[in-house]
Amino acid sequence: MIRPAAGRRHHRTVPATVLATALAAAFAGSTLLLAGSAAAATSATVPAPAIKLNQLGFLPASQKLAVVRDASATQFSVVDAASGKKVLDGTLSVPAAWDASGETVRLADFSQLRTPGSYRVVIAGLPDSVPFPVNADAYRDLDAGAIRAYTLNRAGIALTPAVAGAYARPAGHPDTRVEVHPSAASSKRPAGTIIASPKGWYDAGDYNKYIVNSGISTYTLLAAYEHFPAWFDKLALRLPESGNGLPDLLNEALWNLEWMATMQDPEDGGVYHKLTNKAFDGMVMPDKASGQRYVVQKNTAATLDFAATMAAASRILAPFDSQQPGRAARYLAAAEAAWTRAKANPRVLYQQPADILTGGYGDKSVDDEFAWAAAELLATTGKDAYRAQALAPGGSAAQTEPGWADVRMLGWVTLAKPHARLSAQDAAAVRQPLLANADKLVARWQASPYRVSMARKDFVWGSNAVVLNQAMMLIAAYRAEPRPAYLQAAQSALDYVLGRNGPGISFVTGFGTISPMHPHHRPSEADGIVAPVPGWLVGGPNPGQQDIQGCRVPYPSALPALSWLDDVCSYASNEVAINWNAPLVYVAAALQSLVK
Ligand SMILES: [Ca+2]
Ligand SMILES: [Ca+2]
Repeated sequence: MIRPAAGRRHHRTVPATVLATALAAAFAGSTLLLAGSAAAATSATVPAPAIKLNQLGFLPASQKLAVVRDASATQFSVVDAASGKKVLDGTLSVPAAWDASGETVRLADFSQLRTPGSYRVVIAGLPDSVPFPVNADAYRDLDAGAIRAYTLNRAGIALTPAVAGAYARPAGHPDTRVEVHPSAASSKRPAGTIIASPKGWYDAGDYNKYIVNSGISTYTLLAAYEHFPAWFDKLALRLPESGNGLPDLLNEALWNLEWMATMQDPEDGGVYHKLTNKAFDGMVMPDKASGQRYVVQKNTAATLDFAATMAAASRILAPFDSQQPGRAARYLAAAEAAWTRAKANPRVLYQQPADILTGGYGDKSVDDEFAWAAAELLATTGKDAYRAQALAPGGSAAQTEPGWADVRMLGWVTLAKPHARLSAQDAAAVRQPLLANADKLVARWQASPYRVSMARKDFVWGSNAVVLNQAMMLIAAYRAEPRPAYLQAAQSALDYVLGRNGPGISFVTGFGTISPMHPHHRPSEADGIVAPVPGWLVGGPNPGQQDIQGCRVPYPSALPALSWLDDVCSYASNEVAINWNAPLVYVAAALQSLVK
């Protein structure tokens, strides 16, 4: 059972070509094993380090923790990585058992270490930690890389060496001749009508484009800019558009917004659910995938996610009207047309047509989509008409972070702090649930042997994004009420995905000492380059193991925090996705901006 808010989709069909490749690989592997050789080593087969910490290091003022496999030692030291000279001694915490990983661990707290440099944690009887920096720009390259992952996943554009380096590639999926699927037909756009719907990002490891998932992803990037503009104004990304007078993060968001804008039926304001092939492409480069593409079924959730994202985009792009004349006004008009359509058709739920086999992103509850869209429209326009739905209480007490199917808390992120058209009273209305949620996360973080805000139930499909979305909610609370624990717990979430986790790996491709080599990502698999496309957060540990039938390599463990497989077969633990990278972009920027 995949929890909808965190799970990526319905159970995915594995294309026959992938199965054939996997079978061939398995056959070759078994021959090797018979010959007495070890199976091809993946990161998953490497034992977890004894001392686990954020492999990208720390900002000078941040809280600095390492998790240590329990041993007899009760003391630790931090040494200069080059000279071995001791710079700090400390006492380990008492041991505690983490049921998610089956480990008993102690914590090393070396937060006093503030001098920039490169260090190791050293404990008698254990291998030293990997070297890690303390640096005022510790997460700059990570943040830039996480945004550039979107650039490298753009549809409809050739990536030149100047932009993409070794990952340059021809354009794929121009999407200039897309068919209206029978499920999406309207009187002026009957089935078979050809429309142009170019640009956008490939959603994940596949080459389709989904409005529901684009909504939360694009919003999160826009919110990162809205909340931390000084950071992004200085973050140059080598995009095709760099130097056009717009911050590069907004340039990247625009690539997807321009696609999203084409997904609205001009006849009625409704928004198509997705632009897709009938079935997933094989493991080929984008330009080698050439099947007919369709827009599929307008529905309420897609229409409201579109309304929310376009309203936010309008607000955040408004100061750039001289560079993008009229765009903010067009996006607001599109958002309001979508809102009107959804109000008139409030429960049209997505149902996957029988001939469409790609990601579902179906959602049975749209109360949260109404709340989020109203919140963005309120923040952008200040109109009373949106206030009641924007500020309506609701949601489940068990939910501590947003996900693609449960977007109510994205409205809280926007409403957390008063701004241009948002009064202090409006912001105060979400303060209680926002802080209560953060306090719950802090309590879990404080009680966790790993100092991580995740509950055992959070180890689901996309668990790495669950913890980063929790961090985004902690940061939203911190922006409303700057309690240090909110920021420390958010730091711990970033530490978790960058190494202080069960396998002891940095879950971001190309970043950290040990990181995934075989993400479920078509370009990474098909490009002939050993290193995967960099900057992607993989889904992470997921004991659901929904892909196990297509994987000829076993998961190393069934334990929640260790159920991760660095193999291309593993779409349930090692895929990448635009909605998972977005909170990574947000959280890295927030910590760079807020930790002083
Ligand atoms: Ca929903
Ligand atoms: Ca590759």
